[in-house]
Amino acid sequence: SAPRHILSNFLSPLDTVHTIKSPYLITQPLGRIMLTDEYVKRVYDQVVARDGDQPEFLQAVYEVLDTLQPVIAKHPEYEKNGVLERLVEPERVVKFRVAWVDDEGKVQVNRGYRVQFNSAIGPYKGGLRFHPTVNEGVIKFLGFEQILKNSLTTLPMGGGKGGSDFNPKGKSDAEVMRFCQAFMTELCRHIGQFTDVPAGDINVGGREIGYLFGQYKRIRDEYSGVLTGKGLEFGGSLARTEATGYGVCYYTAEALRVLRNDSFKGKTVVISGSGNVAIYAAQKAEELGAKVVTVSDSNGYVYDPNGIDVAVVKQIKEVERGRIKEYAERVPSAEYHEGCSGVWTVKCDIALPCATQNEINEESAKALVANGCKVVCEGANMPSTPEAIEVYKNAGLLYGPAKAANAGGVAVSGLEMSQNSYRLSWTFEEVDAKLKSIMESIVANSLAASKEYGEEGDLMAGANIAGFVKVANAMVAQGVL
Ligand code: NDP
Ligand code: 2IT
Repeated sequence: SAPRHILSNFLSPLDTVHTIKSPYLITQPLGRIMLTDEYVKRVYDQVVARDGDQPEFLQAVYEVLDTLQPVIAKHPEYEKNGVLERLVEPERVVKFRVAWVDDEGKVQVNRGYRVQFNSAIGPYKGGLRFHPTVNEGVIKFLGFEQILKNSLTTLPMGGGKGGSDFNPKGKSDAEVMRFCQAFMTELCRHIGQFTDVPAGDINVGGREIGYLFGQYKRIRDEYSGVLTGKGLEFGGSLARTEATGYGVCYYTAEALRVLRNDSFKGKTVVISGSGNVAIYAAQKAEELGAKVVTVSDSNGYVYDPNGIDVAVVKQIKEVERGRIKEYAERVPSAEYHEGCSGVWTVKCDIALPCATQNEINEESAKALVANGCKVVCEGANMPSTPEAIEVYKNAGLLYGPAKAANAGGVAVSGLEMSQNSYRLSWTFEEVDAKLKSIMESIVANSLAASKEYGEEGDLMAGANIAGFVKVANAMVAQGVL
């Protein structure tokens, strides 16, 4: 017969998820408050019971619920209307087979996802990620974050996210095209300019959006703004490419100004990643007077004490689709180090994680603090583990959470939708000015919310609360759906 502990896993599913699959119950207290509110606890336990096998989703939900407790306490109407139970459950999850033929003539099968999480304040909106680590839990964490992020942008967009476990690394253009066409052949029946508007995320950039748009247009026979991040020739917005990275810096600059009476001038900045977000964060940080000394990829990082030459990074990553190691082969002042987490051991004033989730753990956070880092603003989605965030808080760092700091990308996606509806296009300067003012208002609205709920100066609590209240009020007003 089976050993008792294995048998008991089957007999007691709730115990199983609590003790084996949910680190966020055992490692309480995490976050500043802990789950003390009965309603919030009940909702979280239900999420654990249902989605205990989705650690990234649990992590994202826990962090938000934790900081929402003062709001829930003050507004009984949210419990009365079941707002939290509904917020943590996607309106729809679509999961589908994507079959395509590679260059050798072999049939390949991937999984596609679209999570349509919440449409209270607008059509679902959020990116598509193509990466071997993609699964339902990862897409759900991203979709959940997107609800509050999109709310923070001040624009009318709901939350969604999608993607596939397809790995575009080493694939030819023709293979990427065939994959995108196969993916859109199914996805096209679920999206639309008034329903759900996808965009890019990891490994989904201009090339992929072009192929996806073409296939949507062909199948639906409709020329509409169904995707954002499109090419400039077919409805794309100027400054969308730059938007997330620039936005991270506008947000950081504004938070530094308001909370520290300081700026990027003369600061040393460590950036992880070398993709879309990292490149334009580096470019803007340098424009604002900082010296960026690192970029990385999943294999390792480069350290350039003279300041990263963004033009070289662009050539390697955007033009050649190469590895960041090549930077050190081209720039004599730079060194390459294997292992991407080493980037957090580099001395800096400001860290901008721009690669992926949970890239900064407790140990890396401690290394940052020990080396004098005073600011962490997140370009990537959920790059810091809960333990890392605790380290930032205890050390009094200025911490700008992802859903606020990286909202510039989706904000300009929203502006792309507006331009598509108007059938006109704004200049780079107009879009960039709107982006900057949106990022500044995110800082202001987060700080106002943090103050209103007794967490003055806490940009994380403020972002969660400000993003939530608008969505929650819309959900109450629209009835139980
Ligand atoms: P890209 O695909 O352009 O670049 C991703 C970068 O991160 C690459 O350098 C990649 O290295 C690195 N990376 C990816 N996965 C890992 C991993 N598991 N470990 C270490 N490094 C990794 O993506 P983006 O720049 O668009 O996205 C980066 C982050 O920003 C993501 O978290 C995304 O969700 C977030 N984001 C993106 C927005 C956008 O508009 N694009 C908007 C808001 C947030 P490698 O090549 O080795 O994989
Ligand atoms: O995480 C994000 O906000 C994005 N990947 C951008 C989403 C969008 O719709 O532009």
